[in-house]
Amino acid sequence: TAPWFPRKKSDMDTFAEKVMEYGDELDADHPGFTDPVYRERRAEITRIAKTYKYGQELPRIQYTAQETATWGIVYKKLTALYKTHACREHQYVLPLLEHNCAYAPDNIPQIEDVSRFMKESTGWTLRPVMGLLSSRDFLNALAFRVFHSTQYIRHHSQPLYTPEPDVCHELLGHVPLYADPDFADFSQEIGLASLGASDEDIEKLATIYWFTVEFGLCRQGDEVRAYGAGLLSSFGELEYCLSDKPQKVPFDPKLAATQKYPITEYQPLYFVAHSFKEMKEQVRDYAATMQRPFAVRYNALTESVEVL
Ligand code: H2B
Ligand code: FE
Repeated sequence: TAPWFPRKKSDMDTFAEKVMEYGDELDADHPGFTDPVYRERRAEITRIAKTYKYGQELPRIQYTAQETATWGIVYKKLTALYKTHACREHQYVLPLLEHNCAYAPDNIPQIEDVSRFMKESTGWTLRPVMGLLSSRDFLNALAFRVFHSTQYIRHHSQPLYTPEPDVCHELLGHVPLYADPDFADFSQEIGLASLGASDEDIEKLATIYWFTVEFGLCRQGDEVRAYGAGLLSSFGELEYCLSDKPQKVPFDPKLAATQKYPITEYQPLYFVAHSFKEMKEQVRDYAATMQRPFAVRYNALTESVEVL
């Protein structure tokens, strides 16, 4: 029988009990490992996410001056690069976020405000997350147009480095793309394909996710630009990925699904998409080749999944 999967948005409330790694468990090589103030702050933000239930207002965090200063450094560095390195969809949305959600160098936006903006743009929403979810849970949420977002920020000692997703990665990397209708549809396709999928297929979809949503490049006229959040939130890799050092090949979900990749260094290989619209079709066709004894359909009116 197929693995359990959420049928409606409130079913995702159960994910909090099965996070794989809590947001306050830092590895010994984490920049904040020996900082007790930072660790207590991480624990506090983890506790806030723990009690969140579907339908509630997303928790507002009162960020400290030090946290806001870290955000400011990242914000200024990255936005200076976006003009020449980010895809046009990202460039179009960022000013809207500045206008509607108080994105600014001296303010860390609140995910409640951001989620409302996304909902109006494409129907996507955010959910706070306590830590690392399994690939299955994380991808399943995409079927409901739900993106799990962290709320803590990286350690102030290394503003341009983080070993894990943080609020800079989510808000500057992921969020702008989720306001684009074609990217929104594309991402949901990965989610729908993941519902009740076998462990092997989850692994393949997670790898496609890696090479697109996190590290994807796209062709834009004569140029290649970045749309992956891992690139748009990393000053170093954003410059590197468009240089002639890495290899670039046209996006093909069948190839991307089994491509090996490093997680702690810059990517040696990127997939270049033609357009988000075409990517959506490609992933839908690829998903149709996966074996699943049922079909699923998302009902946008009830915000639930129908099993056919
Ligand atoms: N969990 C959380 N909280 N954030 C992520 O970005 C994330 C995750 N990414 N779990 C997932 C895994 C990703 O690496 C793929 C789908 O495995
Ligand atoms: Fe991410």
